[in-house]
Formats: sequence, structure tokens, C-alpha cells
Amino acid sequence: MSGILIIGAGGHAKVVADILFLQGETVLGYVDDDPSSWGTVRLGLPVLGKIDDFEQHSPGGLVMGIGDNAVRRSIVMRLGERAAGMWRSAIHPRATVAASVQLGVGAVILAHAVVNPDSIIGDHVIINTGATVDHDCRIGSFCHVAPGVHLAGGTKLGEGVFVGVGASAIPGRVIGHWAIVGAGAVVINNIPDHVTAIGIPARWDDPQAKRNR
Ligand code: JB3
Repeated sequence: MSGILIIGAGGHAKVVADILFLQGETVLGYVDDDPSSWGTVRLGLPVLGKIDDFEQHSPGGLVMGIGDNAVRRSIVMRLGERAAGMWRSAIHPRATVAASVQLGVGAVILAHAVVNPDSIIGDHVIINTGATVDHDCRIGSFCHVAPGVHLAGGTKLGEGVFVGVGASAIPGRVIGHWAIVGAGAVVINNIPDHVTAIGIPARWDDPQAKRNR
């Protein structure tokens, strides 16, 4: 039987399943590496077994249903060629994605999210509930833009950036690879790679300065 298999079986996987139902897709169930989940049921769908055995279920497509950016990346890398060409997007019917937006493979865009014209969204990005990504933004692969985030026009996120719930960025700011922006932070300066920036305005510890202390 052909249908979509969801990778992961936690809270985010259920949200993905709900979108796929609304899209009228056939969903086979979930695969997850936690053995305690195998044989259990979420939203009426079974957890079928471990991720690396996904081919046993003959899926027609795969959607990534794990929220952690580094875990999503490691699984995509691990499955590599076996999963190439099988990744599907899950876009909620009440999300708004402008026609000129370039979407990478495996994008997950939740209810009431908005992605405005000429933005470019990388692979396996999550734009969560009610987040807005304004015109001309660049969102790197494996980013998660959490619920209620607002990224003004021309914001650039590197790979693997996590922007926490309710944070915002003024126009044109650059947030470096694998940086974390804390919940509710307001980004008014560019943020380097790999730092955690919190507060209003968002500030971070400079690792170089720490080393020099
Ligand atoms: O903030 C919102 C609205 N949603 C969050 C979402 C984006 O991310 C949600 O609240 C959670 O913070 C998170 O959802 P997720 O990923 O479903 O988290 P949880 O319910 O804790 O489930 C974690 C899933 O990741 C389970 O399926 C785990 O087995 C799997 N997992 C965790 N670490 C892992 C690893 N799988 C593998 N293969 N390797 C790991 O290291």
C-alpha cells in the first residue's frame, strides 16, 4: 500500500499527521527509534517500527516529524540516498505561502503561518503555528521558526537556526548557523553562528571574549 510515513512519533509528528489528513493524504503511520513507542497508536495511526526499517512499509513518501533541528538533520543525512526523492512537504491548508516563495524539500508549514513573496525556505524547515516570514527572507535548511515568531523583510537565517516562540527580528538582520534565539527575544543586531541570543534587545555571550578572560 502506498502512502506517507511520518518520521518520529512525538508531539510534532501528530501535528504533521493532522496536516496530512487535512490534505487528504493516505498516511501509513509513524516510524521512531524509541522501542517503547512501537505498536502504540497516535491519532489513530500506528507506530510501525524503527526509522531505518522504513522501506519495509513501502511508503510513497516521507515527512519529517521531529522538532529538534540537529536530530532532523542527522536522520536526513543517515537515510541519505535511500530516502532521496521521497521527502514530501506538509503545508497546512490555512497557511499562506506566496506564489513566488521557493520551498525546499520537506518543508512543514503550520496553521496560520505566513510566508511572504520572494522568500527562500531551505530543506526540512519548520515554520510553526502563526509564525510570519516576511518578504525576501532566507531561511536555511533545518531551521525551526517557532509559533508566533515574526521575521521582518529580508531576515536571513543560516542552517539549523532555532527561533523560539514569540521572538521577532527587525528587517534585514542575519542570524548565524545553528544559533538559538530565545523565546520572546527581539533581534535588532546580526547574530553570529552557534550562539544563544536572549532578551530585548537580544544579546549573547561572545565565546572568544570568554576564552580571553
Ligand atoms: O513548539 C512546538 C509547537 N512544537 C515542538 C516541536 C517543533 O518540537 C514540540 O513542542 C516539541 O518541542 C518538539 O516536538 P517533537 O520533536 O515531537 O518532540 P517530542 O514529543 O519530545 O518527541 C521527540 C521525538 O524525537 C520522538 O519521536 C523521539 O523518539 C525522537 N528523537 C529524539 N531524539 C530522536 C532523537 N530520534 C532519533 N532517531 N535520534 C535522536 O537523537
